[in-house]
Amino acid sequence: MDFPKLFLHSSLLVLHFAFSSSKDTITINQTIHDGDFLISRENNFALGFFSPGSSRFRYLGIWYRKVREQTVVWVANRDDPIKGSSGVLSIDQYGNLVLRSYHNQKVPIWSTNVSVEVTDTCVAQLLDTGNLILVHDRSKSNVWESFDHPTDTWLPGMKLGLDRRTGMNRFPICWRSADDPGTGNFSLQINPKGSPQFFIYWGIKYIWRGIPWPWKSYADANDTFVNNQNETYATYSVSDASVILRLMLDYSGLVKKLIWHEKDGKWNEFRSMPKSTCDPYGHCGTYGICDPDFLGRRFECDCLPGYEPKSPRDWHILKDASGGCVRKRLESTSLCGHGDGFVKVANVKVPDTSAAVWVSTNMSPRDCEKNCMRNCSCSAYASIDIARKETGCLTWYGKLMDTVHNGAEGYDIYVRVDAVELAEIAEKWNGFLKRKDSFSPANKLGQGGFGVVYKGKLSNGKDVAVKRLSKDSGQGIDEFKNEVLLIAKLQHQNLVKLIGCCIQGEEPMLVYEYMPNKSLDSFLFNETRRSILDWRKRFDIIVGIARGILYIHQDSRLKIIHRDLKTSNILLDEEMNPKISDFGLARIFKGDQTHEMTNRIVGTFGYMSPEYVVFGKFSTKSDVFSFGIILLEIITGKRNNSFYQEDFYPSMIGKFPDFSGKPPKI
Ligand SMILES: *[C@@H]1O[C@H](CO)[C@@H](O)[C@H](O)[C@H]1NC(C)=O
Ligand SMILES: *[C@@H]1O[C@H](CO)[C@@H](O)[C@H](O)[C@H]1NC(C)=O
Ligand SMILES: *[C@@H]1O[C@H](CO)[C@@H](O)[C@H](O)[C@H]1NC(C)=O
Ligand SMILES: *[C@@H]1O[C@H](CO)[C@@H](O)[C@H](O)[C@H]1NC(C)=O
Ligand SMILES: *[C@@H]1O[C@H](CO)[C@@H](O)[C@H](O)[C@H]1NC(C)=O
Ligand SMILES: *[C@@H]1O[C@H](CO)[C@@H](O)[C@H](O)[C@H]1NC(C)=O
Ligand SMILES: *[C@@H]1O[C@H](CO)[C@@H](O)[C@H](O)[C@H]1NC(C)=O
Ligand SMILES: *[C@@H]1O[C@H](CO)[C@@H](O)[C@H](O)[C@H]1NC(C)=O
Ligand SMILES: CC(=O)N[C@H]1CO[C@H](CO)[C@@H](O)[C@@H]1O
Repeated sequence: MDFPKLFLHSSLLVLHFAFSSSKDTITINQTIHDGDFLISRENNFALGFFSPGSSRFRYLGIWYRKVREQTVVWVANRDDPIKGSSGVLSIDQYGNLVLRSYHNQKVPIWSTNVSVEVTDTCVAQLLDTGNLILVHDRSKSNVWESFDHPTDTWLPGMKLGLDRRTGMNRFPICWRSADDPGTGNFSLQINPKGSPQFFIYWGIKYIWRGIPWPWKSYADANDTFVNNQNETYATYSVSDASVILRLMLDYSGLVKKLIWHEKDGKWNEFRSMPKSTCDPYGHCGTYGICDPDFLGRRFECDCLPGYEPKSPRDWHILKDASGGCVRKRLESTSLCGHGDGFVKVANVKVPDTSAAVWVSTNMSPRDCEKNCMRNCSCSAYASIDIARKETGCLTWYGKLMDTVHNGAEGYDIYVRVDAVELAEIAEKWNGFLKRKDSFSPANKLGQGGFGVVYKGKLSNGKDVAVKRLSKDSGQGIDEFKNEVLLIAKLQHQNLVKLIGCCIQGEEPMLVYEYMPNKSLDSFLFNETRRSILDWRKRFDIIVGIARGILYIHQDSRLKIIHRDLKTSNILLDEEMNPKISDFGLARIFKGDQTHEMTNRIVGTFGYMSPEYVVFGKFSTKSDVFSFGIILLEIITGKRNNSFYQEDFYPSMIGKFPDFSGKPPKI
């Protein structure tokens, strides 16, 4: 031990002892050494010195006390690591929190650096929220808090954003690596322009855009968005205090929402962004629209209605859409006031709202449209319900950027198009509907719960499956509407995609993407076709179905119970990817609802859980039961009804049928 360190240790011995019982505050003339801690009152957080990962350096930070895996949420000296255990935190004579090293007492490593009146003493306290605050003894007002200086973590109760009165902008910046909390290149910031949005920045360039507020809502957190002349900020809270939840920006530039699972002893990640092909900001350029579920098509990018690729060569051959789209018929008469109108683009992440105007007073969709129509530079509008209370109007002026198909998380926008485009779109649909009398038995694909499914062709040559509600199924209309409302909101690569519908008239129809390889049962239980499904394919199909179910149960904005999962409702696309279909019996559950009772037991025997058949009780678990049966059928290649109770398990586990390839490790 070198001399100065030894000297200091002995001179501070008394104070050192004072810390042996944990406390949450330090006052003037007290110190925290490497090895000492402040512990918040309810034991939620600790403040002290730590070394991240395999680093040898020491940092002053705050971490969870109740989380076994050390998880640091704030770092004081992120860019000024301390060598060895020489760090000391204290409150100096000016009332500031100061971090010094024994080796260089003169120049602080880090300081709260606020001007405090010399006559006042300050106390620093670590709160149970994870906030370290510096408080005036006399006025009891906060002069500094760590929540105003985030590292990479956004904790419940912490405000992110801009305070225009002080000029303070609070935002997390990622670590450099798992071993280095130094200032990284990614940050998560609110862009207050237009209608405020979150962006992930790489340096000063944005690489991902969140959904604009104020209509955004998380399923289980309590969000607040404030945007007025003084402040633009977002904050969230957790209603159940026992839930340990955090949002953080990791060093690879992903925003992660994590929840601590004590039982598993790990953080479970339940949302992470960006993740899809379409997430990089402006992936399809100006006036482009991106479809993350582009399987089976050539390219994820398309142009919004009324626009075409600026450089068709880049677009079609190089698959590079960054040049974006331009208006069709640019040279023709001016768009505005010459029979132009709007075309709906459903379920999208709305375009960048930096150049948009949001009016939150009650404005009807009709007025919103008028509002956009009368200003020639208005390129699109959206009429948005906020929590089913009020309807706001969002209007865009100029370029439309970063529009993405977004399924259940999406909103409908209306894009301004010229008269020619309007006429063309109307014709496309009329053409299709005119042909509706020519349903031929030769084109019949199958029989769904409430109608017959036919193969059809759109005027653009695309194959579709048309489900036609049969007239004699008296009850069908409700189920049919249910299906339309539900599936229009859902979008996932393992759910069959709805292209259009027609509910008017006496013969409602649903138009789906066409699945050339029909349903899973047509492979599983056919002596000749079953050999196509080797173990690898079977495994991929199982995973795909599981993903689809997870999406409807948990990952989409709605919680949906399918209630009729079976192999004949699993369709296969050209690459044998499974897609769940037939939502005629599905039910939407409210946020915290776990089960429901019904007197009308519908579904398919053999796939229905006993408590559903006997008591009419269903929940996500009943779908999981059906999934279990599907799993058994996929693995054994036998139908549900060929099992007998006595040899049920042996026949499932003991004898694998002879498929080609080895069973993959699961
Ligand atoms: C802090 O220490 C200085 C120097 O030892 C002493 O003059 C001062 O009174 C102390 N302040 C408090 C509040 O204990
Ligand atoms: C403290 O703040 C002042 C002015 O705000 C600045 O000039 C100074 O460099 C800061 N000192 C430290 C140690 O951050
Ligand atoms: C941040 O970006 C700069 C410039 O491209 C690069 O040199 C540096 O390595 C990056 N830092 C990290 C931690 O990735
Ligand atoms: C903005 O701040 C001023 C001065 O602090 C205050 O009078 C005013 O009410 C604030 N406005 C809002 C919308 O909070
Ligand atoms: C949201 O937070 C407010 C204030 O903290 C609380 O009153 C309300 O119950 C919370 N709502 C939910 C759904 O947690
Ligand atoms: C159209 O809206 C833009 C943006 O709000 C505005 O600058 C412009 O003055 C408006 N034009 C007319 C004719 O109202
Ligand atoms: C089995 O599949 C073959 C080839 O697709 C088909 O010709 C045959 O009719 C199918 N058998 C049954 C029983 O469906
Ligand atoms: C097995 O499923 C079929 C439909 O796929 C159903 O008709 C049959 O009743 C089921 N068998 C049993 C034993 O539940
Ligand atoms: C296994 C199988 O039948 N695959 C077919 C699925 O559909 C595509 C497109 O029609 C065919 O090319 C595959 O052979």
